[in-house]
Amino acid sequence: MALREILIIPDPRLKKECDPVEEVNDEIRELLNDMLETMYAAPGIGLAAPQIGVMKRVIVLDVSDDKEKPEPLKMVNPEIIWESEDTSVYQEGCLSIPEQYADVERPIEVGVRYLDENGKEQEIEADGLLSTCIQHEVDHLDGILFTDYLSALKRNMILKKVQKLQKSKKSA
Ligand code: K1U
Ligand code: ZN
Repeated sequence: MALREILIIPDPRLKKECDPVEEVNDEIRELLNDMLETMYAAPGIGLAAPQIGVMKRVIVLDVSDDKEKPEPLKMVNPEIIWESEDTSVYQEGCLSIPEQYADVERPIEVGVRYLDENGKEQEIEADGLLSTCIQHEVDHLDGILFTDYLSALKRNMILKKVQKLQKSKKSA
């Protein structure tokens, strides 16, 4: 397993659509394991492959709050197959937009179809934080960031703050 570098906005790879995975093989299993290791180290509760510069439809998640009992989820080619009409607002963060948070409204519940690490098709229903996180990660696969749901003014303010933060980290 290996830690991968997480891309930060405005890296253009974060705005591109990812390609479906054709076969879940050892290369994809290694990618999934590297992504989980990178996500736990960050720390985060989700990570999408384009965030480490791999333009494939692969995500990992773990929204469990007990570090002693991890509940990792590995999803290849995830598809949201239905979503509830009811929505909720959650203050989202993003490992590619460090230290910035904003309220985003999304469907409360979703149904997700994906391939597991053995290439077997799975379907789950998710609500609460898991639902929010799945939607956030699937958005990454389509080049959508949580800031795309905000006004242009807020989005630009966040971009400026992140650029300033990155500049100060480099000179420290
Ligand atoms: O995709 C990402 O950038 C990961 C992101 C996922 C996410 C967070 C909040 C709402 C929706 C999706 C993060 O993990 S940001 C870090 C974070 O939320 C967190 C970190 C440590 C403990 C608990 C949460
Ligand atoms: Zn994110």
